[in-house]
Amino acid sequence: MGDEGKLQKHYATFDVFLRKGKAKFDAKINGDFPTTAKMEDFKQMQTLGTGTFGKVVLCQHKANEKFYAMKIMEKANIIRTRQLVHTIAEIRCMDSFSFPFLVNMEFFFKNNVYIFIVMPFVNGGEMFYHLRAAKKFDETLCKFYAAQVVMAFEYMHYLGIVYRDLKPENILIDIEGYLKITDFGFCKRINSQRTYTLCGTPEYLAPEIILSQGYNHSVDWWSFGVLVFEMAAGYPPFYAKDPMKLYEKIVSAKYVFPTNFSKPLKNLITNILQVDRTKRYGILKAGVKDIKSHEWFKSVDFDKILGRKAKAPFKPSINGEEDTKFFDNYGDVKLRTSSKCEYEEEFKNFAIQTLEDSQES
Ligand code: ISQ
Repeated sequence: MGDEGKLQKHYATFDVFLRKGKAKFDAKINGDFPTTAKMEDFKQMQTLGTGTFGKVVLCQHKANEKFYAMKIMEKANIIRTRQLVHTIAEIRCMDSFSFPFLVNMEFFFKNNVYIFIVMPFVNGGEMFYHLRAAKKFDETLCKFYAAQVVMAFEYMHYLGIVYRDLKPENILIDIEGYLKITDFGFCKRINSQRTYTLCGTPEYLAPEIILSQGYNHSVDWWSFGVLVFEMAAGYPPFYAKDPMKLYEKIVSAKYVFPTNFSKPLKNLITNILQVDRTKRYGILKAGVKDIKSHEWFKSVDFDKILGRKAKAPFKPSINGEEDTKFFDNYGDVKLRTSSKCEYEEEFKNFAIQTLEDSQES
């Protein structure tokens, strides 16, 4: 079958895939939210990451002996930083998504002080790490990664979710060299309306966010353009130390292509990094087909990648399931205890309604 025939076939199979995926997601997103494990089930090993949200710790399940990444968030901290709505969205989405390139939640529980989200351990590390080590990715590797992000966004958008936080730090590489997008803290269900919250990472912000215009999944396609540029160049298209200067560059789409970019790549990025949303690829009449059928993706077999049957152009060299060499060691975690259950009401049932009706802060 020729490239065009394969693509047409992919559109048909992916459409079925999306419809089934949405039925599954809708059945789960507002459903019961039981606790599925407890602290004593796990042996904690080392800290993989840390941030304002809390910590991610490598752990091993004592019974099944599998390795997991456990995200530990302090309830008081979530309330203090007004992140309750975002945290509920994150947990609900991670639990309800079912897609090969998105990190999923395996277990969830809470104690008097913290909530615990347990995900499979993706041990190849962040794309960020590998991109800085390699300086830049060749276009074959960029296409392999970009195809996965395109399909993951298509899936989320089909469910009515915008992701809003694409960047190489939020993309993990698994043992087979495939991607897992993580961190759903800014996911929001918007269906057909618009949203206004300023969130995301400065270099990846779409002009409409900076200009406080209402926005929708348009912002994800913009950030996808920024990611493809950064993977192929080794640095993002818009950069300035002073945030105001950075924002000026973004809202005027001022950037320069490195000389190594192929013509099709330049054409694709030009069509995505469009300030004028009536011209931006991804959100025009043909939707994501404008991107998938673009010349740059010509030799890419989306179905084969979706089925994880394509050989990854790059595989991280890992020694066994528990190898953490691609993660910095942040030392041991010290957890606080309390005799009283803190913020019990707020964290009771993780109602997503709060999410859809809420004014985010
Ligand atoms: C490793 N594996 C799965 C999820 C993760 C999230 C954050 C940091 C590391 C991770």
